[in-house]
Amino acid sequence: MSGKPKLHYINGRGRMEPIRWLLAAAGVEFEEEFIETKEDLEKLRNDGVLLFQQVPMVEMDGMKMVQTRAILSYIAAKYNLYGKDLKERAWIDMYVEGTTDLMGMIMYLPFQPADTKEKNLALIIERATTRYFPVYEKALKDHGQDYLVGNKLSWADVHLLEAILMVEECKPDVLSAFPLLQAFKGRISNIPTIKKFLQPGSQRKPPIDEKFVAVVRKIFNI
Ligand code: IBG
Repeated sequence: MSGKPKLHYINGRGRMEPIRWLLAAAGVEFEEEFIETKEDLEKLRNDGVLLFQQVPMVEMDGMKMVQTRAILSYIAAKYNLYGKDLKERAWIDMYVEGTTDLMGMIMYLPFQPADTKEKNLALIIERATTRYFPVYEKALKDHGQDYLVGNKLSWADVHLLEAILMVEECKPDVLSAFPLLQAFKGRISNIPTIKKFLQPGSQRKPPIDEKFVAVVRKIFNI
């Protein structure tokens, strides 16, 4: 065994992408075993390695971990990206849950019927610019520091950068009214491990396309 975490998921973003981001930000190399068919998923289930018969599943430190949030908080804690005390951890959790809600809206967009897509896209932009981004902009303004929590890189920063880039894929100028978030984006994108992950050829996945939606629907019965 290589000792590297092994990620079991489809070869696309979905629920695994924040895990890829966090490992990459922490500078941890990982391997991926892609689920390409319904049979691949069935095999994992029959092998008894999926606690709730679902993926993402990450083999790490002798565990076969499932549940995205549990996996992420384990990685955050292990690699010192989860604050220095309980209060910082609580802030990181709050910020991460906010970005998770926003990302969730985007993640489900490709699976929605064509006639509701436009409305939902408009809702995503509205929520991003009136509910979520103002919170992060204000946090950065109020404490004047480079990172969201504790003047140090945390899971909250990594997750927010991922969310910003996802929303920009929907509307490229979405940060125009958020100068501190623009600067934040530049800063966090330039952290060497993250910079590497943002370069072509990394394990970062592209936005899901129509062809892939059909494959994913089949595998997971969505
Ligand atoms: N609470 C779990 C988590 O957070 O990890 C949910 C995991 C989950 O729903 N996994 C899906 C699954 O295994 C795959 S992600 N489904 C099979 C089953 O029997 O439940 C599916 C997904 C994609 C993109 I891809 C957007 C949303 C969901």
